[in-house]
Parts: sequence; structure tokens; C-alpha cells
Amino acid sequence: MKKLVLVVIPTMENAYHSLQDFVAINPPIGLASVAATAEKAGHEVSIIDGDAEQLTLDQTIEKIIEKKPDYVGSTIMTATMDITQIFYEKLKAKLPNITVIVGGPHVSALPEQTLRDSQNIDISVIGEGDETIVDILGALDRNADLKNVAGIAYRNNGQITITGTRLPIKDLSVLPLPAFHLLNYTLYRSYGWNKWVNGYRKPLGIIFTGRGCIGKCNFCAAHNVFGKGIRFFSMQQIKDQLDYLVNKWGVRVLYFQDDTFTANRKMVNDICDYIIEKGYDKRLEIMVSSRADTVHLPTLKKMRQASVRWICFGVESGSQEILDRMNKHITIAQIKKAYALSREAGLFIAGNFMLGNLGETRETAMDTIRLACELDEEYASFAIAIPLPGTELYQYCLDNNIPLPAWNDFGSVNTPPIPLNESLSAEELMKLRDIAVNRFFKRPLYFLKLLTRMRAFSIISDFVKMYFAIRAEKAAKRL
Ligand code: B12
Ligand code: SF4
Repeated sequence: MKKLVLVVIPTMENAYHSLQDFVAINPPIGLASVAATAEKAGHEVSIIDGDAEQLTLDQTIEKIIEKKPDYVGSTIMTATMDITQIFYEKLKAKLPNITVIVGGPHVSALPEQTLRDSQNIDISVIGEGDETIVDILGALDRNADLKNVAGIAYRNNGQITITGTRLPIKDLSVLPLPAFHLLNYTLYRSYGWNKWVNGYRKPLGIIFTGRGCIGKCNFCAAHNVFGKGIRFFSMQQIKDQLDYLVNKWGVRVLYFQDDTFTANRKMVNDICDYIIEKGYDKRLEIMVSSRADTVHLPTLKKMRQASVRWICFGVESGSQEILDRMNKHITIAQIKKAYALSREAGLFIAGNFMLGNLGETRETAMDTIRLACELDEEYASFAIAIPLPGTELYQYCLDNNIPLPAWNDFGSVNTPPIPLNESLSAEELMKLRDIAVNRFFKRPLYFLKLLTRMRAFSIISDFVKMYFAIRAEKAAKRL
């Protein structure tokens, strides 16, 4: 039987350098989903996670060679495209006969360009890959033409061919559970700050209760894979994943990784009831992401009862004008209300803020920093807008001849910002991000509040480690 090896190419070191200890190492749910359908169709599949296993590129390649694969596949984000290209150049030099299949948000936005950028990649998968992989492997095993496999780009006698459109999978309940059994669960961990509450970062479990989002923010690339709107998994699939992750992996931290977990109130309530009924609330610390226009007090209270501790909101901006320009379709009043309700329910809040979106000026950026401090969430992150392929921001850059850097500089925390507005240079954006971080995290009352409500030792040791990591990044001129 022919073998498929799916691989997480190690990129965390390149993306985060000294800051990588604070970042989560997530089980690769995209690869595990593709592995599950391929296995179900009778293929032999394994997963090598170079990041979780802390391998170098060369060590990852050695591990792949040991498995004697026929097909090798991975996920590409824009920021990982350049490393992926180097990786497959090295791998194909050692295994020239393998077929390389890639998917993910970068590939879905730029399927043809991905093949042009890397001669060593053979097939780009556009959008969801769960069913596409089965069709690709079936065709390759039979030596059949790939032209009948919808939703891919591939090389055909030196030319790149794009096949017919594949629509998002209508009924997600047909999918098997992600192939958790192919992963080493002991290696995955949450963000550092999740530990402040219960003291655990590991084992980390991830569940998607649905795919997609109701929004279409101008900076967001998620729709390139999942299309518009949300589709939900069945309650049984979610229960099965909870049972598996709690009983087999012994997870202590769980992320419901949906873009908007709170979109389907009935489902959230059913999930919480199940967690409580099974007693999983006694051992879990759960984190979810939400949109301010989807929260509802009784549901938030139920979530808290079911051990949801963290709720993350994409607040983005403190200027209504900028929020409107980014198509957020949320008002600052809604954000304040969502925070008040979440607090009333007893949840800790993480706010995500963005600087440098279209129309941003120093003044609007300062509005954002002021709002972050006023909202006084338990954790905040301040990102600089990245014009990711397949987003309105990317198109804006192309239309306005805004210079774009190498793929590697699209988005890692410590690469130079890509300025979108003439009024704010890269240096000014970095300065504003520094002001945001300093104003937010150096408020004495903020620190005191954390120390009195969470695990003081974890917090102090994390802030000390973070201080030295940031100093190291600044010394290396990456921040
Ligand atoms: C979890 C997550 C992370 C995690 C872990 C990533 C991981 N290993 O899973 C962490 C925290 C590390 C992370 C980091 C970053 N992330 Co992130 N992340 C996500 C998030 C929220 C979920 C990813 C996920 O699990 N999706 C669910 C699975 C089922 O979908 P999937 O992975 O796309 O896989 C499906 C298809 O793409 C396809 N497919 C994927 N791979 C393959 C391979 C093969 C062979 C086949 C056949 C098919 C296939 O089939 C899968 C099943 O249908 C997404 C948002 C989202 N909604 O997806 C952002 C997202 C992927 N991240 C994004 C970004 C920008 C980043 C960062 C650059 C942020 C930053 N500023 O640093 C960094 C990059 C880190 C790096 N290494 O350089 C963008 C990527 C856009 C882009 N064009 O690159 C997204 C889409 C967010 C957004 N809203 O725009 N991220
Ligand atoms: S709400 Fe979040 S996931 Fe949805 S489009 Fe906006 S940024 Fe993307």
C-alpha cells in the first residue's frame, strides 16, 4: 500500500525566536482532519509534527525518509511559505519520486502562485481538503488524470492546471473525527497565560464545533479555506471528541477553536450541559473565541459553569471609523457591553487589538490603546495589520502599488511591519505597538488585579521571562 506522510514543517523558531516559549503549540487539526478521511478511505497515513517534536528541518526530513513515503503533505500559511519552499527543495533532493501535496490558507488564496513559487510542490489543494485528499490519492494510486479532482491546482506537462470548483462540505457530520491517534498528545501546550488560572498548560486539546465565520473583516484570511458563513459539526461528533480528549489524552486545557464559538447559542448550551453532566468541568480550563455581537448573559453563565475561563474578543480598534472601514460590523458600545456581560458571568477576557489598518492615524491608534486600557481585560495582544493574500487588505496593496515583502515577513510577530497608510511608517507602527504594550501591561492596578485573582507565582515568573525575551528580541533588532 502507498504511504502518505503529513508533516508540520518546523517554523516556530523562525516565527517567534526568543518568544516561542509563550506561544501555544496546537495539535495540527487541519492535517489530522485530512489524515482521518484518508485513513477511512483505506490509505496508510502518519503525521510528523516538527514543531511539537522540536525538530530541525534536516531532522524532520530524516524522519520522513525513514517512513518511505509515496506522498508528503503539509499546511502552508503565508508566513511559512518560504520555509516550506526550502524544506521541499531539500526533501525532493533526497526523495525525488514523492508527490508533494499542500493545502491551507496561503495555498487556498494563491494556488497557482504556490506552484510557481516552488517547483518541488506538485499539487495545491484549494479550501477544505478532507474530501479532496481522498480523490487525489485515489487518482494517483490508479495513475488516473487529476483533471477530474475538483478543487486543486497541479502541474500538467509543465503547465499549471486548475480544476473545477469544489464547494465547502455541506454536511460536516459526514466527516470522521480528526485522527488524534496519529499525534503524540504529550507535546501540545496552551499559551503561557492560560497557566495563570489553573496552573496547567498541558495536555492541550482543540475542538472545532463548526467551520467558518459570519464576519468578513478586511484583514481576515479564514474565509479562503472555509468560505462564507458557518457550518456546524453534529453534537455527537463534539461529544465524541470531548470524550476522547478528556479520557485518552487527559487534557487539562481545552480550546474551542472556532472563530465564533458563541454563534450558535443552543449548541453552546448543549455542549456545556454535556461537559457538566460528564463532570469534565472539574478538570478542564476552557478558552473560546467570540464576537461581541453574539454574547448573551445566560449562555455566558452556563459557559462559566462548564469551566470556560477565558473568552477572547477581536476588539481590533478603539475608533469606530476604523472598525467600520475594516468591515467589523461591531460598535464600541457592543464591545463594552460584551465585556460587561462576560465579567458578570465570571469569565476572564482576552482582547485582540490591531494597529495600522486602513485609514489608521496616530490619533486613532491612540484611541485603540486607550480603549484597551479602559476595557482592562486580563490579557491583551496588539498586532500590526498584515495584508494576507485573499483579503481586502492584500487587494488594496496590489491596487495601490504598496510594496509587499517576502512571504516570510507576512506576519510573524518579530518581522518588520508592512505599512498600509502613508501617514504611519514601519518605525511609527512599531513605536505605537511599544506604547500599547507598555501602557497596557505596566499599569500597577492591572498587575495587582491579576495577582489577587490568579496564580501569583505563575504570573510573576512569566512576566520576568517575558521581560528578558523581549530584551533579547530588541537586542537582535527583531522587535
Ligand atoms: C490555530 C491557529 C494558529 C496556531 C496553530 C497553527 C496550527 N498548527 O494549527 C498558531 C498559534 C501557531 C498560529 C500562528 C499563526 N497564525 Co494562525 N491560525 C490558527 C487558526 C485559528 C486555526 C487553524 C486551524 O486549525 N484550522 C482548522 C483546520 C481544519 O483548517 P486548516 O488548517 O486550514 O486545514 C484545512 C484546509 O486548509 C486543508 N488543508 C490544510 N493543510 C492541508 C494539507 C494537505 C496535504 C491537504 C490535502 C489539505 C490541507 O484541509 C484542512 C481540512 O479541511 C486559523 C484560523 C482558521 N479559522 O483557520 C489561524 C490562521 C491560520 N493563522 C493565521 C496567521 C496569520 C498566523 C500567524 C502568521 C500570526 C502571527 N501574526 O504570527 C502565525 C504564523 C505562525 C508561524 N508558524 O509562522 C492566518 C493565516 C492566513 C495566511 N494566509 O497565512 C489564519 C487563517 C487566521 C486569519 N483569520 O487570517 N495560528
Ligand atoms: S470575526 Fe474574526 S474570524 Fe470572522 S471574519 Fe472577522 S476576524 Fe475573521
